[in-house]
Amino acid sequence: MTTFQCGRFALDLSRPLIMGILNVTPDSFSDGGRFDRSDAALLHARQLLADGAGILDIGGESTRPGAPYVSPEDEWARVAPVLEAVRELGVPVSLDTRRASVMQAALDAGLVDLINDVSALEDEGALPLVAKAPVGICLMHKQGNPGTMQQKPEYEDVVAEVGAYLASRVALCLQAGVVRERILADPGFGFGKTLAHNLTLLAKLPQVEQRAGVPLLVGLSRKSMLGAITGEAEPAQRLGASVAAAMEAARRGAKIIRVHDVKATQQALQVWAALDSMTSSTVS
Ligand code: 9MG
Repeated sequence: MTTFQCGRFALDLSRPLIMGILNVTPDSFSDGGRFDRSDAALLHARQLLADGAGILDIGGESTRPGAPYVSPEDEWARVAPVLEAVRELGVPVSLDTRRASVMQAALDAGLVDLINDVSALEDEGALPLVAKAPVGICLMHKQGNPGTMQQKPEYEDVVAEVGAYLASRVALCLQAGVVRERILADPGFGFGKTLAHNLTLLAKLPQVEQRAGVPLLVGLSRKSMLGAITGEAEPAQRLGASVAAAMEAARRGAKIIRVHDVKATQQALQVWAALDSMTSSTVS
């Protein structure tokens, strides 16, 4: 059994877990800022859990290209009341941030079980800070910065380069005293990658996991790569593509799937699990 040590929880990763996205950004590309108040956010959190989420991921800064700048103070002011409210729900709470000061505030207040960082703890001071806290860590790969990363992504061998980067960040965490059971890696779909790069990473996900040396978390939900494949310009209209992509990632070994549409993803995973138990237990 693969166990992930995630703050107050030891999570069994023998079946894929769903991480429900709870954006508290007024400019969020996917929810139009509907959940920028903590009471509405709490309502949404409860719905994500009822639909099948096993972890909640809360973020106050959009990493969408072209998103307006948010100061660390404003980011913290957005997420703090929501973190406080959802803490009581008794499920693992993840904080999506790339800023050491926001991590520090959340860790000091004891409000999070997991730090989900699209910058893989590259912000100054982030790594030692998170290393000494009793939380899980998700290290994501990206090329460039959110504002410009999609302009000209280039790799000679995307799987080797993403895998090597993740392995190097995992190694730094281990050197800082973090046990491997606290670490997840993420290839960072859409973060400085063309459609061909994203598809190569998805097709070869087992190789990425092997190179990273820790379980993978993936986020494909509603992303522009799915818009490019389907021709669907509106992110919220990419449900079928998002569920299909989540299933393909799960089939290739992803252990945590970060999604907006929890219910549909959960149903797809349930069909897969039912089929899996049938084929492994019966013949004829
Ligand atoms: C915050 N965020 C947006 N996309 C993401 C992805 O693909 N992975 C992770 N870990 N976080 C993401």
